[in-house]
Amino acid sequence: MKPTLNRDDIARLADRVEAAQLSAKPIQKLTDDYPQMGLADGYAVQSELRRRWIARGHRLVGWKAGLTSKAKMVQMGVDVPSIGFLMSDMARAENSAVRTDDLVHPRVECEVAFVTKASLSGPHCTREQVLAATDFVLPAIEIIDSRFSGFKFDLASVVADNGSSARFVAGGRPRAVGDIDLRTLGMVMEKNGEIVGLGASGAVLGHPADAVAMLVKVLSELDEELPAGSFVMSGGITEAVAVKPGDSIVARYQELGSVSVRFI
Ligand code: OOG
Ligand code: MG
Repeated sequence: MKPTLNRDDIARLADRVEAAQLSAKPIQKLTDDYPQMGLADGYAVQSELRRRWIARGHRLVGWKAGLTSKAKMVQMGVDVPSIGFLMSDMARAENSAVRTDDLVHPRVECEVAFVTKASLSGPHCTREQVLAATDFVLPAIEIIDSRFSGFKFDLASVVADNGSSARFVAGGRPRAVGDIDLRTLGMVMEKNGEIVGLGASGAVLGHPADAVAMLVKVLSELDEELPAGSFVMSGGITEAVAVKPGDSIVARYQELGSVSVRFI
């Protein structure tokens, strides 16, 4: 993927997004000032943010696929899946209290997460290769937080903002992929005891392992690969749901148990 913006513009845009991420103060979407910005420019900004995050002493723990379900594409008005990186300092313990004062406008998503035991790479990665390289799957809640005002963006801007990545919580019961059918796993999302989302894992590109294969293909375009031991979230099954202090979320999955988180 070849960016069209020069290095100075990429660094300037990374400064803008980084400042918004660290201060939780929203900014206008990047394409307002850089209408020529495309997908490759978005990933160039994201890669620069990742380099800076690692330079601040944090560890890359994995990656996330986003905009991989119809519900998410319709909700956000973007119909191309994307990827983002996950760092050690974004992880939160199961059932813990997640602060909201350092986030702009958090939303939660329920996802199937994969943990890999072999590396995956290349432009032709398949569902079968992903399944063979998977150590286990487990349920996860992703807390996304667009740094753009009104949670409004386009593909290039959201990619530059690392796919709205903010926090994540994994839990439940790890299962081997051979023991379950990842197309038909049911999932119920509850907020404060009420059902706010219902779906099945196949909502994610037909099979969540296909979302991981898509992610590996994008990584290969960035000259990267997915190392063994990566934690990968495959994308929200339903629409994302806004949360505020006092809310609690439980995601209950067929076969995979449940995972929960609350907000303060
Ligand atoms: C982009 C991130 C989407 C998912 O699971 O679809 C995402 C956004 O909607 O802000 O993480
Ligand atoms: Mg997500």
